Amino acid sequence: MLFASTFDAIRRGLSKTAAAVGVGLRSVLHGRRLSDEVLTEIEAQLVSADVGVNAAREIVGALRAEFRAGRVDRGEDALEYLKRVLSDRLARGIGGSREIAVGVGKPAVVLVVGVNGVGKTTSVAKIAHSIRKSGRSVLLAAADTYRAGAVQQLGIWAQRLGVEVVKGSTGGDPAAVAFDAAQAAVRRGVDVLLVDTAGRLHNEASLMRQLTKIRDVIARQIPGAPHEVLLVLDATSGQNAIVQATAFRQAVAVTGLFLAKMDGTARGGVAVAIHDALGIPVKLIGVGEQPEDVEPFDPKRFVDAVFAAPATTMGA
Ligand SMILES: Nc1nc2c(ncn2[C@@H]2O[C@H](COP(=O)(O)OP(=O)(O)OP(=O)(O)O)[C@@H](O)[C@H]2O)c(=O)[nH]1
Ligand SMILES: [Mg+2]
Repeated sequence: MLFASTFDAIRRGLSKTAAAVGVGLRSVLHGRRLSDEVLTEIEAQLVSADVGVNAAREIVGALRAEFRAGRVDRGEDALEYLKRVLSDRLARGIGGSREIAVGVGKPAVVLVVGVNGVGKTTSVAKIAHSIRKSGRSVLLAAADTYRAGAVQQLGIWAQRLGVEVVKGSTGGDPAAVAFDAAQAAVRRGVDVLLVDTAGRLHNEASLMRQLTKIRDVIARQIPGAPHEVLLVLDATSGQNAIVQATAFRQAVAVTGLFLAKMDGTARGGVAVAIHDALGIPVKLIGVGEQPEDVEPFDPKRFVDAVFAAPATTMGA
């Protein structure tokens, strides 16, 4: 297992969403029987959790049918039904595996892309940390030559994690950094090359073309690379994440999503909306600012964590 995880850590990371969604739905349903009024309240809760208006309507529509057919009646049963439906929904229709492609190819190349400030560099550090822990070697490429301080930021992470980084100069050509890094990765025989890129707005055509160029440069150096194109989305940005993803997937074939800052939102239901809209697998979630704060995305565990009873703080 590349990303070791414990249910407790996932639960802590999702505690804001759990406090809003899990607690909200439980208070709607606890000790009650289903009725049109209760069904409307459930739908409102799902919408405010950001699962998306259509998904909320569909899910509640299906629950209503179960209710009318006499198969679900008690609030507690409705809660179990919702959990099952949500995790089934998150599990279906993803093209490709949930595993991040680091075991394929040597070096395996992971290109990390996304809008400004979503958490790309931190996510690169988290992935590097997990790969190092699994005993594999990592090389980082600081292909963010755009923002002053970006190269240094990645350099600090590299030092902290004990990994090497190939740097360019600020204002230089990021594709040239990607070229150098790919060559270095092959020459040194590293297992995984992680390429950090500059944040770019999804509607800036020239910057999106630059990303395509970076991808192509890597592809020419290493057959089959990049093996993973990971789009980092900020979970706190809600439905806007879907707009971003649509643009990025056109510029570079995005193979997986890293949903960062899950710990910072009470509307973690956005994972459902993103899943429904894109069909690209959410592979990892970010649940904090430290290298350990990354979890593999597992639909059932995700839903279980959201619906888990709030952790009681001892001695508080
Ligand atoms: N709470 C929380 N904060 C995060 C997470 N991931 C990143 N951050 C914070 O988000 C801020 C931006 O992170 P960066 O990794 O620099 O984002 P970036 O996408 O590389 O930014 P640019 O390179 O400027 O586009 C930092 O303060 C990070 O600590 C997360 O999962 N949870
Ligand atoms: Mg960055």
